[in-house]
Amino acid sequence: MLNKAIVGIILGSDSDLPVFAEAAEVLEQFGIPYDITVGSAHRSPERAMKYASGAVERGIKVLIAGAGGAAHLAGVIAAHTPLPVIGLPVKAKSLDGLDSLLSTVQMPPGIPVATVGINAGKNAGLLAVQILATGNDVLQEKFVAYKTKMAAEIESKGNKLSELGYKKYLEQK
Ligand code: RP5
Repeated sequence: MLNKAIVGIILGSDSDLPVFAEAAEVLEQFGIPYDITVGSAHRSPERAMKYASGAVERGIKVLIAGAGGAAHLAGVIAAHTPLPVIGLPVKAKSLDGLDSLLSTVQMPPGIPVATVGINAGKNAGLLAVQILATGNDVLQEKFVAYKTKMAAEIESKGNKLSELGYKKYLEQK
């Protein structure tokens, strides 16, 4: 990575990577430099703690953290940094990811984790962009353009569905 990272991404296991890759992809689309690594709240607590406590010094502005199952990583990261932490719960092997969601979102008052949906890597990336855009007009413009494009796509789909009716629409899909 040429530019200095301003978003830090930490995932509980490399098996979580496909979900976190979606967040990284969004950051790349918006030209935001990031770093990405693995560190577990349970298997490598020291590493996770060091990653979080050194983030400000490294120039990181926002963190994206998450895991699956007993997903305590985002909370542990939030405990060790003043930076905003976006929690990304990953659907692991049981309970359809509800375990991960609740472990990530139900933080005690005083230590918030801004939790996105289960496996919602894209939204984690977008939320990081939005947080950074509050202090960056160029990024804000890019984000507004992103939303405008999204709305235009829905408009065109809506018009097409109204014109064709659902049967023809589905045939053409
Ligand atoms: C969690 O346990 C990880 O975040 C992952 O979602 C899950 C399984 O990890 P692996 O056994 O695949 O490394 O801590």
